Formats: sequence, C-alpha cells, structure tokens
Amino acid sequence: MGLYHAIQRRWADPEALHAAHGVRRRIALGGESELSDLPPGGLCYADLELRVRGAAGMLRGLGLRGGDVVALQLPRSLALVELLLGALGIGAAVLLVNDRAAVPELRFLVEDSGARLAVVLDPAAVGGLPCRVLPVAEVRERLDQATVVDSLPEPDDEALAALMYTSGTTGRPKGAMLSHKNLLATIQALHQAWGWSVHDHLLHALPLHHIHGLVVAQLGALWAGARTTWMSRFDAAGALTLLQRERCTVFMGVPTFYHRFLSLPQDARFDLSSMRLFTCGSAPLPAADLVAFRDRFGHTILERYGMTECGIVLSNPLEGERRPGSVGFPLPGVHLRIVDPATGRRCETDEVGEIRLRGPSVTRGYLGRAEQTAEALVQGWLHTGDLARADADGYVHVVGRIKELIISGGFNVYPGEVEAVLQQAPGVAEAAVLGLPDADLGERVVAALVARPGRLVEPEAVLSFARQQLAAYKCPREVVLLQELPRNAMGKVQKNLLARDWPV
Ligand code: MLC
Ligand code: AMP
Repeated sequence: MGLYHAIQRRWADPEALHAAHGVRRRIALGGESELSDLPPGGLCYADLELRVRGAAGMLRGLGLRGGDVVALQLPRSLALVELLLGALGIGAAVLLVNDRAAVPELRFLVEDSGARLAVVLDPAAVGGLPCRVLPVAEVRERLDQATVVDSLPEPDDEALAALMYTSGTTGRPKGAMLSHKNLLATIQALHQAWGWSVHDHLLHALPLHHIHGLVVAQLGALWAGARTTWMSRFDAAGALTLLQRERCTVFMGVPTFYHRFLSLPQDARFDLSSMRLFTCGSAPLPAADLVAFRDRFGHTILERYGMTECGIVLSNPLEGERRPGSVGFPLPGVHLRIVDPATGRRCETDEVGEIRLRGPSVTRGYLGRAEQTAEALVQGWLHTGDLARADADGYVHVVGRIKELIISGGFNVYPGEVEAVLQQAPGVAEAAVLGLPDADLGERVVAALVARPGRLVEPEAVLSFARQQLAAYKCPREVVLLQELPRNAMGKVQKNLLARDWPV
C-alpha cells in the first residue's frame, strides 16, 4: 500500500471516514500559509487531491521517477503539502529540510540523500551539487500550471517514502529510511488510539520537517479527513486564541508549548470547551506541568513517546488514566522491552533499563550507514538509547538517556555535531557542549571552550561562526572559556562536572 494512495482511498470512501456526505467537500487545510498560497476560507479535500495530482505531473515533468529522492525546503505552505503528497504519489521519497537550516546543513542533506531534485529557498546554497534545483519562489506558478496526472501506479509498501535525518554522536546526521509501511503503521495506530475522526479540527503549530509535525500531526489529520488550521510560528496567547475562535478539537505540542501556556498571565482566560485532545511529546513533559495545565485549563495532556526511527510507539490512553510523568503503554503492534543495556536482561517492574522496540513502524536503517544501522538495530530490535522503567500497572516512565543528546524546545541537538563546528571556530582548540536544565526549553545548549596556545578566543566571534554553520536552536546560549576541560583517567571529558559547577 502506498501512503498517498491509501490516504486518497480514504478521502474517496465516505464509509471509511464515517461521513454521510463524503469528506471531499470538507476543508482540509486553512490558516496561515507562509507562501500565502491558501484560499482565504481554506482548501477542500477535492481541491487538494486535484492539486496533488498536479504536483505529481510537475515532478514527472522534471524527470522524477519512483525511487528518486526529492528534497523539500519550504516554509509552511500548501505547496509543501502538494509536493510532499505528489512525490509519494509517484513513488518518490521525500526529504524534508528545516526552512531555517544553515547553508552547510542543507548542502550536507541534499548531497548525502542523493536527491535528484531540491526545492530550496536559496538556489545558491546548493550550487554545484549534482541535482536539479527549483527555487521556492518559482514553485507556486509551476504547480498552478502543472498537468494533472490521472493514473499513479501504486508503490510497494516496502518502498522508501521518507528520509528523516537525525544526528549521530559523532557529528553528521544520518538519514533514517522510512517506508510507506512504516509511516502508515504510525498513522493508523494513532488514528485508533487517539480516536481521530472526520469531525476533528487540528491546530498545527509544529515545524513540518520532523516526524511529530509531519507524520503525527499533519498526515494524521489528512488520514482522518479532519480539518487543519496552520499557525506559522507558535506563540502561546495566539495559539489559545485560535483554539477558542476556530473551535478546534485537537492540539499537539512539545513541552515548551505547554510551559509557555502556563507562563501566560493568570488572568488570561480562554474557552477551550471545543477541545477533546491535547497531546505532548518529543521531550519529557514535567509531571508538574501536566497537573498545572489540568488545574488551569481543564484538560489532561496526553503524553506519548516516539523517535524518528520508529514513529510514535508508546502512548497514554485516550480513555482511562493519563499518568503524569509517564508515556503510557505500547501502541498495538509495538513490542517493547526494557532491558539492562549491559547484559540484555529484561528489567523487573520499576527497574530502569534501555527502551528497545520492534514493530511495523521501525526503520530498516540509515541510508549508506551499515555500521550505525547495525548498532541501532540488533536482530530487528531498535536500541533507542533512552532509559525508562515500567511501573506496576505497566505505565512506562522515561527517566533519562544513555545517548548523548540534548533536547532543546523539542529539537534534538547532538553535542558531537556542535563540538565539531566549535572546534573549527577562530582560536578554539577544544569544545565541550552540554545541556543544562531550562524551564522553558527543557534543556539549553551551553559550551565550554579551550583556546589554542597563545590565541585569544572571543565568545561573540565563536557564536557568530557557529551561526553560519548551524541552525539557531543548536547554537550555544552561553559560552565559557577554560584553561582545560575536566577529564577522567581515560581522558574522557567529564560533562557531569561541567554541568554541576556551571558557570565553571
Ligand atoms: C526555533 N528555532 C529554530 C527553529 N525554531 N532554529 C532553527 N530552525 C527552526 N525551525 C530557534 C530560535 O530561533 C531560537 O534561537 C531557539 O530556537 C529557541 O527558541 P526561542 O526563541 O526560545 O523560541 P522559539 O523561536 O519560539 O522556538 C521555540 C519552539 C521551537 C518551541 C517554538 O523550539 C519549536 O518549534 N519546537 C518544536 C520542535 C519539534 O517539532 N520537534 C519534533 C522532533 S520529532 P535564537 O538564537 O534565535 O533565539 C521527535 C519525535 C517525537 O522528537 O517523539 O516527536
Ligand atoms: P528524534 O530523534 O528527533 O525523533 O527524537 C527522539 C527522542 O526524543 C527520543 O529518543 C527521546 O529521547 C525523546 N522523546 C520523545 N518523546 C519523549 C517523551 N514523551 N518523553 C521523553 N523523551 C521523549
């Protein structure tokens, strides 16, 4: 089953969507498009489908075929959805790129993925790479003039649908290969578990280049035949105002979103009576925030756990207790083990071990990275690098990580990637990057630097160098200069000491 074909069949089948009059006349997408390419009242499903078939025609016209990779670096827009579904429709795979990625990040992704076509904001950024380049500025006109394709042969469900890049411990990101089947498994499991229906109305404020905003939120809503209202940049008061005004039913966020709701003045009041579901994930939601949100806004946030490599795999229940500090239970079809990472022994109740998973949503590996694939996937089990315990009722609680990962505002930051950049900054000999607790962002990125002998290091110069190389959320918020980094007997930098004594 191809992902677009499966979605399209649902739109065509009113029974499947429990809609007496069919879903096609309903509004699919509305709200703020950063390219201003949505009609004022939003776009209905029938029109969206026609446009996707136009995008398929345009992509074919540019020489794209099944199996090719298309890199899409577009801001939130109808064009992005058309190209995404059009590419899937012709059996091509998509690579979604942050529209605020730094130039070296974008170049790396386009090159590493072997993209045949790159739709990018600034064509100069990918100059010299062996792919066809289409500037975003030209996309709308091309899509509007495209010839609609009638017949789209269905890709195999094992075919590559998306390359989703996630960083590694040693610097460069690696592309998790997700098949049509992988993505469908997440979408279908959540459709059941979260009770999506054609009557739902999602307020969408997450970035569209990650599994959360793209698959869980956007494709989840399109699969359901629900309505989506877009918000281009999240702001807390604006989001609650929209939930109230648009009578939305579903909202999905990272913990920072909820922290910002709770930081609004106490006298800010919103009518959230239309809402049926607030979900949270991508980083740990403090139990206190779940409780405070319930007390103040009258809704119990449903926390769930996932990872690019496997989609969403654990979730608190829709009906029944949503336990604060817990990510709930495995979704149907997901096999979970919590094991002692050193021995592989299964942990007892309340004993902390690594989360290992297997199931239909789990990636087959990283593009062109056999070694890292073999480390992450052992006999079909995904080693997540996250630490958790299951309580006596089976609720899973994520308690930490084995992997060196900072999650800031719900975005993953790999210290190794940032250190590699900082070490090339003027005058810098060594860099250690770590995450410190932060009420708003969960964790904030900070760096300790050591200068080259006889060289002066200007923190401002280092930061502006980093800004050229890295997306803003990866750049350190604080920098300290040290004579040397604390190391253990093995020579390994003791980041725990840096964190304990910060600002060292
Ligand atoms: C924000 N920043 C970005 C960015 N969005 N930088 C590059 N690309 C983007 N898309 C930068 C801001 O410019 C700022 O840097 C810094 O991040 C911190 O942001 P802030 O100024 O404090 O706030 P804000 O810009 O409002 O961003 C906060 C946020 C954002 C919460 C809105 O972090 C966000 O959208 N987070 C969602 C992340 C997400 O969707 N993750 C899902 C991963 S999938 P500066 O220097 O300009 O101040 C996954 C699997 C799963 O994990 O389980 O879901
Ligand atoms: P990514 O690689 O961007 O998909 O991020 C996946 C990582 O986010 C996981 O390995 C976890 O560390 C983290 N994560 C996602 N959801 C949760 C959650 N609800 N609680 C704690 N950590 C989470």
